[in-house]
Amino acid sequence: MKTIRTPLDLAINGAAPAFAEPLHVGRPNVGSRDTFMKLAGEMFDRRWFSNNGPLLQEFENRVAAYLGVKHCVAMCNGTIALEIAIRALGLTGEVIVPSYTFVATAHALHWQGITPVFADIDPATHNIDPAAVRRMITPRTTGIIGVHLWGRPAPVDELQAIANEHRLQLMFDAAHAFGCSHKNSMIGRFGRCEVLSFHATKFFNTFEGGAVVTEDDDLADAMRLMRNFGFAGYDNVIHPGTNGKMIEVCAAMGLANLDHIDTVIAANQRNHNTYKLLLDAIPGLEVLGYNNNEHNNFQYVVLDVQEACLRTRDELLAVLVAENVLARKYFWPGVHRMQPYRDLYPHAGLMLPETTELAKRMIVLPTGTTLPDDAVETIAAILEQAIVGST
Ligand code: T4K
Repeated sequence: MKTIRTPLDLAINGAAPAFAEPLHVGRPNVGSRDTFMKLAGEMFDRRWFSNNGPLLQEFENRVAAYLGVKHCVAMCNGTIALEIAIRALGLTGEVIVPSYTFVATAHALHWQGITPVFADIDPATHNIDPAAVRRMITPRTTGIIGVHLWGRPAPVDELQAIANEHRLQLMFDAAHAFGCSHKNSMIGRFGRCEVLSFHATKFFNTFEGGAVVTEDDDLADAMRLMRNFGFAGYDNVIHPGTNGKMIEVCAAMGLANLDHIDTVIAANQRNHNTYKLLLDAIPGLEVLGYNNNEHNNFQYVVLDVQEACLRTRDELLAVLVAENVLARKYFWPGVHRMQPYRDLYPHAGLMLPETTELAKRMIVLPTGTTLPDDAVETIAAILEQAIVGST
């Protein structure tokens, strides 16, 4: 194990940090470089780089089979996939979303002239609170976007009941939840549709990429049109559309990574177990758990720095960064406190006490296949030294 120094030691002595190279949250996992190179080589031979190519079609079929869902419509990224899903569902007016999420969930609405209305979360799950959703419904509400934050399922049944009762559309931002399940059904099969992200920082990536998955034939057809400018064949545009296509080289990366998805999840799970064992033993710290009766991807190691901790979240973050552990404050300070929402709805925070509180406490720690041996133990020792060693 490496020597642990405080930021003060580092400042005074100019000592080297615990890790020579920065450890990033979201360092990309690469399944098989060889498979990727082979598929990319075949792509060059074919001279078919985009527009519904064979790699894209194979990737969509494999993702749909993996999730047990009828349609996978792959896109250039998760944000465009959200925008296209929102448009295909015909959402307008106001749509209820959590504020404790990545900003793309809200931007995908605002970008299309729809008002994101922020509902508070359940502090136990970090997911949108159905009671809060009910409070935010107005005559202008047309839909709800649940987010499966950290890959832990949103309250799917309760949200569906609210949607049915008020005749609202329900879709999910499942950007964190590829490979996760709820009630033994893979996430991807809930609501009218679910949106995945395959960004480089996700445990499973296509460099950039995303998809909408759905059981609904008509919705899938509409989204396939929309992602390709509305073309229904040469010279025949039958719908407004955009360019949301996933390109072949991204599909190749997806195929190369799909073969190794279980290895990546196993590495994430090992890291998560070790972090949880070591950090939960430190007073005032708790690593968020996952339901072991379900499939999880364990891609986010979320550390709750509680009030009882002798150091604040920001103090611990400074200690970690000084040691080259580039942990993150996801999703601080809450989307409602980012622009344009901060100016548009300056009082939104009044309805979001749990979001405000939680966003102050969380740190996301590095994980994945690229972590050096013993890195988790070293990170835990850094935190222990900063908290217990300081008493
Ligand atoms: N909905 C939700 C709930 C989401 O979390 C996201 C994306 C979306 C929707 C939208 O999906 P996409 O349109 O992105 O497909 C990162 C990701 O860019 C973003 O995809 C992700 N969520 C979000 C949670 O994290 P930032 O602003 O933290 O990215 P950045 O550039 O700071 O990178 C994060 C860390 O990863 C850094 O420490 C560097 C490291 N990194 C990054 C890249 C790109 C690498 O080591 N290698 C790389 O290639 O948003």
